Amino acid sequence: MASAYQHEITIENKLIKAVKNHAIYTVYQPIVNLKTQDVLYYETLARWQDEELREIEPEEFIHCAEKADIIHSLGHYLIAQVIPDIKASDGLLRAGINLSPMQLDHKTFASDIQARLQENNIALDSIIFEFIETTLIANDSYATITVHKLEEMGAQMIIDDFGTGYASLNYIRQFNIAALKIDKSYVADITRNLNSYEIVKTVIMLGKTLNFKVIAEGIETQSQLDTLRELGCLYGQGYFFARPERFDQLSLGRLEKRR
Ligand code: G
Ligand code: MN
Repeated sequence: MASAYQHEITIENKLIKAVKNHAIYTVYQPIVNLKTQDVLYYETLARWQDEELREIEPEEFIHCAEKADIIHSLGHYLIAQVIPDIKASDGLLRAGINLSPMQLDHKTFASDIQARLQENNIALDSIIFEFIETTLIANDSYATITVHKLEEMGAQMIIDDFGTGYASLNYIRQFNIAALKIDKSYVADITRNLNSYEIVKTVIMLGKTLNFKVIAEGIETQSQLDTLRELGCLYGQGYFFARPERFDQLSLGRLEKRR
């Protein structure tokens, strides 16, 4: 029987091959204004189609890429996929890019990304940097310095999956964060679980007071949307509005209106 260790080695090898063979590609999912339904930006999501033509989501392979220390080349590769799409979009595609704490721990990350954008004539505000809250908590990591460098460059940064790690008011104070994305597990039971409801309500209020945007992830139903609107949540993302799609399938700036 193959051990868990052998299984991981196999995935790592397959992953290295997948990057080489372009079997990993990007899809985009809009973040919408819940009042006007205008698109704020599109989150870039990686998809891997393996040899059995199974679609693998990043939750399954990103941690392998980190373990195998190929997260930097994978990140580089994904940005290389996004750049031509931004260029082709005529200013309509602002792309959110997910960054792992390990990528941000890399000392030249901020200057590398700046150089790549300049080389390609892309404005910094075409990219939105998303990372999870634990990124800002590790003291032994260079990531917090990278985030300060990005801040100085004027980059827009968004905290992803808020509420699943070490939600802390301290880092909201220390860093210039454009938005918090409330994790989809809260949205999933917002209409049934009073605790989720109250937590979401509090985060929305905090956003208003401290002047950051609040984005609700994983909106799937009309009643979730209605509840979020009642609470004054201004932005959301989820299958109710749109599934992640390949660049050439996107109707950029023309999202079908939902009630
Ligand atoms: O961690 P992050 O928020 O970046 O992950 C986004 C993931 O959530 C993607 O894999 C995306 O396909 C998935 N996703 C996006 N919208 C929805 C939704 O409405 N419901 C569920 N269950 N998943 C979603
Ligand atoms: Mn994200």
